Amino acid sequence: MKMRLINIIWLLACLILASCSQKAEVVVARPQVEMLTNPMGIDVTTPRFSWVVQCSANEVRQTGYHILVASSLENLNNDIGDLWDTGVVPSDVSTYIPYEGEPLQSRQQVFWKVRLQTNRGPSSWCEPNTWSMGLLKDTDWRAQWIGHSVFPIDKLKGHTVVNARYMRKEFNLSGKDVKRATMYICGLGLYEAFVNGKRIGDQQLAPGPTNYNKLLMYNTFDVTDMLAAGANAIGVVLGNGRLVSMRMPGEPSSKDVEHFDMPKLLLQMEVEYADGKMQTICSDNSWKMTIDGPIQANNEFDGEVYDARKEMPGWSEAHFRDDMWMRVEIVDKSTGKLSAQLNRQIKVMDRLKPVSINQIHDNVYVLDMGQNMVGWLQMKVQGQPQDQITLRFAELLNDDGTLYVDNLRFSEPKDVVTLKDDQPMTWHPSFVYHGFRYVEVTGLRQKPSLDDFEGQVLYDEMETVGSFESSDDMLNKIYANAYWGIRGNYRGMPTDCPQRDERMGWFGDRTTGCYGESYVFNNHLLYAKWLDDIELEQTPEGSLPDVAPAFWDIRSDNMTWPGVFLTAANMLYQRFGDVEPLLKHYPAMKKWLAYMKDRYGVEGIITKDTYGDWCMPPERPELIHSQDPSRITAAGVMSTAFYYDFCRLMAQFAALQGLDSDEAFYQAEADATQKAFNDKYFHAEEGCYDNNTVTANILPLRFGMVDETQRQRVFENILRTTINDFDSHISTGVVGIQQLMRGLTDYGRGDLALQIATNTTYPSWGYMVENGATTIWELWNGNTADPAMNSGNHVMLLGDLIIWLYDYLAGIAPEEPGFKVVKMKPFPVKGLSFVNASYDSVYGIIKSSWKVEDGSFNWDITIPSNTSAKVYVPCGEEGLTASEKHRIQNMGTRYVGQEGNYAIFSFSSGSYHISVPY
Ligand code: RAM
Repeated sequence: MKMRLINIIWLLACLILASCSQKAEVVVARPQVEMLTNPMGIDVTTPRFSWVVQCSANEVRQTGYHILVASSLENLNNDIGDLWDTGVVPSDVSTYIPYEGEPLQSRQQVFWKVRLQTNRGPSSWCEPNTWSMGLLKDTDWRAQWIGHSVFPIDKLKGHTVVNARYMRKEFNLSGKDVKRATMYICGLGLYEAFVNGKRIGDQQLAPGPTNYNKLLMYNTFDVTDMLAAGANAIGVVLGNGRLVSMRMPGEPSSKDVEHFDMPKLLLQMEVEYADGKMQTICSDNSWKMTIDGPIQANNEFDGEVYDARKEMPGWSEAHFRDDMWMRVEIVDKSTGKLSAQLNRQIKVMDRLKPVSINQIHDNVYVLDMGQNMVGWLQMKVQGQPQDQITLRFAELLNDDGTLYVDNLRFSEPKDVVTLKDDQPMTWHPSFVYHGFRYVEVTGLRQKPSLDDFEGQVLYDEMETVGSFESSDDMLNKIYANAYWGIRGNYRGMPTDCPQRDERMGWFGDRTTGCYGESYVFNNHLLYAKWLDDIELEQTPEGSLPDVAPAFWDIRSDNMTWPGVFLTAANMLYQRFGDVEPLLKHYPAMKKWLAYMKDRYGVEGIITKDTYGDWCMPPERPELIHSQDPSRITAAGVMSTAFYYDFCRLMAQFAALQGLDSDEAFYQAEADATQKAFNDKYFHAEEGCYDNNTVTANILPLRFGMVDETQRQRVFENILRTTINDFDSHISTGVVGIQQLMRGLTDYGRGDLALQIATNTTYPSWGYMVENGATTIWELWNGNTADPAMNSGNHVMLLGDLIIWLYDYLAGIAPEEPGFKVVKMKPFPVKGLSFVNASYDSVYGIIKSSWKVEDGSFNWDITIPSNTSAKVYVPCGEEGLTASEKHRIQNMGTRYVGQEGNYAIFSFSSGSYHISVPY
């Protein structure tokens, strides 16, 4: 009997142990090099490794890692790190670990894996990963740039019209047993490449847009499986992208766009055989080309013209008769530096079916996609030879159901397809994209069905990393609109809008918005690339433009717009823990600030500003900008406050690098600026700044420029103006809105912030929703203002709204860069009964879901492995009772102290449920 009991106990113990160890299994998730999903042809010689520690147990810390990097899969599988074997490194670092092994060579394929040590035991090796190196030296390129000078048919005036260039090359494989075939390609403006009739990759609108005089990005593909024994062919189609200007002088149109060159190609395919022999196929003067293919025109502002009668079946396959094709010309190589594209490619990221089709005339139908989207329309059509189907795009409809195109300015988004026969055809354009909700379809012989169409949503391949939901439907709807707006404006650069004759990487739209966007999308690599674009446009004197890449050369020398150069770098550091961009661009930031101070600093005030508090709600519905001086915030207020904030940021950046004298300099500069600013703009009697606009008050308040004794007075002025003069509505434009939601909440008026966020009357985001918006408008009065500047899809008016949702309402913020320590400080504002949010950080998923019910605040949180959190539990000023405190401490947490209405605890990783009286 005793024996049996011992056996049972033993069995139970084994079961418990087994389930514990099973539960605590440590897994290496998302092993990545340079945060790329498919790192092919990268040209950084010290790539960085990152991974996520995953474990279902609580309190998990990485205590060490062991990385193996090998020159072959075989070596790696035998645990031989012939390129780099770190041994077990005692460390909790799991992001951006720089490679320090044998020097990496051009073209090299590299294999790696990692295993971890944790306080919960070791992980096993992760699955083998691979990356390949690009062409590191100029001399690695044997290919020549090919293209053709301007053809008589090319129209390089006003609305440019240039046929796509089709290029081809046949070749025979010189050996047997292909081990690896790699294609390096830079096809400008845009390319689609084929091997033996098959398209390479699923990227669209590649490569990313750059200032082609300074930077050219190539892409790398593994094409091993696409080759055939004997004869093979490569075909490449080139579109204009931004290489050929969309608008040149010569016709009435909006601002001219930079024209770089005619389409051209650099391609090198390297075939490595099992016996070690190499064969290289290069773009050179043996290639043939034609402009008489189906894509007869492609202009991002105007759309694509496709003539199916000109299709050339088999043109990218071997044995195609190309006698009628001409030889390419060897063309000048650009002055731009050739680099591997490290930001992710644009892809079809989502698909939508239209929600309705409305016939407005004979053979004229209007589709409603149900959503203002960015991408293109794929259609299935059938008709008779020569039939012409025309698609026109718009964000809105007129009352009679026709397209409203006034706000597109000189952009004429239209795709035209000519059918070749009576067979069904499925088509979408290749080298253009549109911002639209409605599509007018003409030229069909019969009424189409919804199934004939698909809206393909295009943007940079990036994960949706955030989710937010609250008890307020309007807030949720606004969030959904923001989601569509943000992703619709990622096009290898963050653009201002996707539909009219602009679509530029405007700086000021993102100064603060970039932080909010990073909660929704993993925009790390996109912003890192954009910072490079920005620095490339700096003049030798230090001036930064307003738009990068500078397809428009606009330099208005403001603080507010180019300031994104600092804030986006800081965003990458704070949100993704990546300090590299900040370090890389620091000298250029310094130069810019010095330039601005030298030119525009007068007695401590920075005087220059062009845009003002752009797009503040005007006093009359038809106005774009307010003309009422009492609403307009002075230039010096904004520039000087921003300059102060940037000096403070620079002092932090300097401290990070141990640059003591820089740190002291920027701190002194900030102090002097603060004094000059307060001397000039602060009115002691009223307790406000300058003309007492919300923007004039909120900037110094949020930036910490206001004397402690005056803060409450300044805040009360913000309240007074907001409540009395604007009936608890927004009164700011793009600049003030960057601080408003957080400013109100910081000073205890989260309820007013919520009201502002959920208002449905003018001006508000809810007003946009009530008036049919499915994205965010450029103007608060977007439904009544002059169409000259009235896009339906701009993100700049989001200000700090998204930051407020995650950081404040949900309580998901970085306490330490990259969320290594998470700050979880929710604001359960009156009017909301629950918030559910999650954010997939570089350490894994953070969750915060709270609900106020039956007198309790019930909160579920998840803190990723290998991080910890400072958790602010809401309670009254009197704090939690001893037993409530104990209950939380018993979950393995440490009580840190009381701060205002919060009891603060330090939590280790894991999932927890907290319930306190509320
Ligand atoms: C507009 C752009 C952009 C804004 C500038 C100042 O034309 O659309 O959003 O930043 O002007």
